[in-house]
Amino acid sequence: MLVDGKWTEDWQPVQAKDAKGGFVRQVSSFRNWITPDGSSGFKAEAGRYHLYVAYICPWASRTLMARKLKGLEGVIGMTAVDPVLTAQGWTFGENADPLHGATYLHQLYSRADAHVNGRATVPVLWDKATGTLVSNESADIVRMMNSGFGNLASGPDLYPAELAPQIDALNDRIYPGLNNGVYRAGFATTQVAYDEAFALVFETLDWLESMMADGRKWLLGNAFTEADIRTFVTLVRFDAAYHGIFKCNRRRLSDYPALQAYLERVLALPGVAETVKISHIKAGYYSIKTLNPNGIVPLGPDLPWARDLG
Ligand SMILES: N[C@@H](CCC(=O)N[C@@H](CS)C(=O)NCC(=O)O)C(=O)O
Repeated sequence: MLVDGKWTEDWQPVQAKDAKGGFVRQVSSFRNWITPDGSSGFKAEAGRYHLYVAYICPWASRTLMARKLKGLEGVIGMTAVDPVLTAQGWTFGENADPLHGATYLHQLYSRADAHVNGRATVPVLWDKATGTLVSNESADIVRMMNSGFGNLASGPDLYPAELAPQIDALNDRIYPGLNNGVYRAGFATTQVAYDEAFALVFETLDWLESMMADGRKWLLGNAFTEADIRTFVTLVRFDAAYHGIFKCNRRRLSDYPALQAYLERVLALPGVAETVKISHIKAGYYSIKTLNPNGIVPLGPDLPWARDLG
């Protein structure tokens, strides 16, 4: 936790709770925007921006997927932090930060703002030209990658104007029910908060299963959109992590045939498999000491679709 630019408290998964003991996610603090013409102050330029991610993190993985699908790998550099959370949060481990030689991710936050407060989260989109943090909000970063890089980007439009209302409606349900829902189950500090989060997670999975069971390819039919990215990053972690460490164990994802098939379809898209590292996902979630004091990482489950993933 950063207070006035200094790391002051050991890392804890939950630092804010609601009245019922439910986990409250911090609001992102850096919300600048990259545009093709630079009118926002951040011009799209090849080699200017760098993305910091953790392969364990679903929010960071959204941005990794968008970077792949929009053909931006040669335009935006990328560094992954170590999967294991330490007392000082994310560390660069053996692969020191290539831009500044930082040891901890929080050092980038205080470099960008000497008086910064709050948690040092991934993803981080860094601007090498001005030496600052452009954004630490994955939803914004995905949209910037989709439309902020002009001709430098390629691939499908992940947020087409004609589908925007439908995508927004899906996002509004998938975020609380699934993406953040699993965290609210896992990080609940009271039974009632856990029970509520658990019920919502499975209600949301049941709804998605019935939607995909009509044979559609993607959530909105033939168009692959950011709503698919948001859904996939949670589904791909479900059996390996959330079913166990977050106690989301009414059913496994593999008990949902349409969702399991959908997961494998997304995974087969060019480049997507490279954004998924099951070993990091397991090592990372099972390193959260308040949930797993001895740090033992389970050997199972056997996930046939994940055998070739890192
Ligand atoms: N709103 C952020 C959330 C990012 C987030 O919570 N990332 C987690 C990893 S999954 C993190 O870095 N947590 C470290 C912490 O909370 O101290 C986004 O979507 O970009």
